[in-house]
Amino acid sequence: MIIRPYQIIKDDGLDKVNVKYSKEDLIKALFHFFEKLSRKRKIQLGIVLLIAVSIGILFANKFFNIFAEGNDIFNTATIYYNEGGVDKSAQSNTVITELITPSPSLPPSPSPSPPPSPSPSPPPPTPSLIPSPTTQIMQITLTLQGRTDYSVSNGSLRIYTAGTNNVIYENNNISLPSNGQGQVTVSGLIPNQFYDCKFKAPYFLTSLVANVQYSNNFGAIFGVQPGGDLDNNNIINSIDFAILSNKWGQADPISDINKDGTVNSMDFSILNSNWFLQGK
Ligand SMILES: [Ca+2]
Ligand SMILES: [Ca+2]
Repeated sequence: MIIRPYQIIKDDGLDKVNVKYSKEDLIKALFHFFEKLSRKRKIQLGIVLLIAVSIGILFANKFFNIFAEGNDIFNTATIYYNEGGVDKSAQSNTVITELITPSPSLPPSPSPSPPPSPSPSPPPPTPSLIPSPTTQIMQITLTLQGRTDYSVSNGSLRIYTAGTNNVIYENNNISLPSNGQGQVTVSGLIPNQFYDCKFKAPYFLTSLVANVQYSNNFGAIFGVQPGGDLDNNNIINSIDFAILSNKWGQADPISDINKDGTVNSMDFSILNSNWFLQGK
């Protein structure tokens, strides 16, 4: 077979000519070349070509990763997964047809915690022994300013919880003999507790005995009751003086403070000594 060039590129007129052949002529020449080969040469050439193609494929696969699963040389993407999903650094500007779904991580198995041991229950409260109020005889002792006869009628006794205004016992009808010592039956008080005791004889100021412990020998010594509170408002002032003045020189049971039978200077002296004094 003779193939003629379709174009002479350069002819220097000597012994060298550069020409171009058409593609069709080159293909024809190639087929002609194969036809001229013997059967043995064709087999040898086929083997050589097969080996060359195989080496080429292996080479391309190694350096370009052409046939790697999940990759396309014309549409590549590098996907990185971490535990939370696709990494932000993933290069993905192409269409990914298959993504490897990260296998869910197993939730941490809860470590068995020992059951709380029951706390020992507090022991039942022991009943406190609260003494009950009892009734006792209270001994009262007092004197009256300016008098030698300390007898009292309709005296007032009030017993308070110590340090408070909480009245525990009250009696406004107490009588005492001439020595000023008497006994009163009181109730509602708790043994061994402390109380404040106030006593007021009529027309005298109130006396206080504080922090008296209630017991079998319960009693209060009120001392001298200041005289001159003729209107019984527990303070000695001009009102009392006016009452006394109105009875001046008379035998008045109220204004005759010292009970000498007459409202006189002795009574005024007692009232004046307690001027503006207030009962407790
Ligand atoms: Ca008064
Ligand atoms: Ca008098």
